Amino acid sequence: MKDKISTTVVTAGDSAYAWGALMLAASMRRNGMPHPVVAGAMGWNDIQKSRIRALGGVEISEIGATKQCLACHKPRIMGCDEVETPWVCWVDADGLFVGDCSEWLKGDDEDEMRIKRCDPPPPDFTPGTLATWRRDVERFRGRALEESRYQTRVQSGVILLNRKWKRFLQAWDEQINNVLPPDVQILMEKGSAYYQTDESVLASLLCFDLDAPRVSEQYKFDGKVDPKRYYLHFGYNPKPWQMWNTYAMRFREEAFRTAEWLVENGIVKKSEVPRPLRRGWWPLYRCLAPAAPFVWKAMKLRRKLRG
Ligand SMILES: [Mn+2]
Repeated sequence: MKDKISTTVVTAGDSAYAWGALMLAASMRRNGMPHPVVAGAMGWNDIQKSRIRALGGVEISEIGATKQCLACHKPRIMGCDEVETPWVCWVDADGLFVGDCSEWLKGDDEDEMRIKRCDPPPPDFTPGTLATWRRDVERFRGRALEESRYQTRVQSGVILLNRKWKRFLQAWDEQINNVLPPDVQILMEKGSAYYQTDESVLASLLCFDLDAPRVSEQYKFDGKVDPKRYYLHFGYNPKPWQMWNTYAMRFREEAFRTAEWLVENGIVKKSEVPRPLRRGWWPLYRCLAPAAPFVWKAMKLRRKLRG
């Protein structure tokens, strides 16, 4: 079995996302996905690291302190030396695999990037955005296509790519540094051509760079091929290990089961599981969910005030 695994799953997070990464990796093992995992970790403590390592086949790649949103480290982590397989799959740490998704993790076309296309095109995909992307690709990459290859942009929560595209990953990394401020957070201001930060920069290259992989027709991780095998994404903030929001609530059963699996397998003690991930606390967190956006705003403000 082991020699048939050709894909490493990579993810990343600061210490506030360590529980997300743990749950993601646990969802893989629980569903019989033995793929190696590399977790980019910024400021995790020893307990956070040893828990995820206890799942087996998980390596930590340390990320130095940075003010830049960790999503902007995707290309570097996807290209990092800890990955030894020919294929690499970036997966956001705020989600879970449901069912055995091994088949979707297997690459079949080396020239293709398996990634979700936004359908319909999102509001930030405007002629003005395209013009800026084209200008910046030409300015920093030397050349650019006249017309965009695609009529929409991609969503970068899950990205499967063959490692022969190492230079493209470097180009993506460089372009992030070229066009985004060094302290960029999750989102740029509304109206920016790079509103979705790393995701927008990737889209600009896929649309206009001459040496970009092709975007796959099928994404597969969304359950359209098999509704029992997909990747679920805890959209919006706060995240379920902090507090449930009304969108993410629909995924609670998977989250509870994954947390219970961690306890049953001796990775964590029940008392160490964050309360929102414990079934018994659900009645309380269900009541609190409508307030989640305000709690999140307060959390952000507090962080800002602390500097
Ligand atoms: Mn996410």
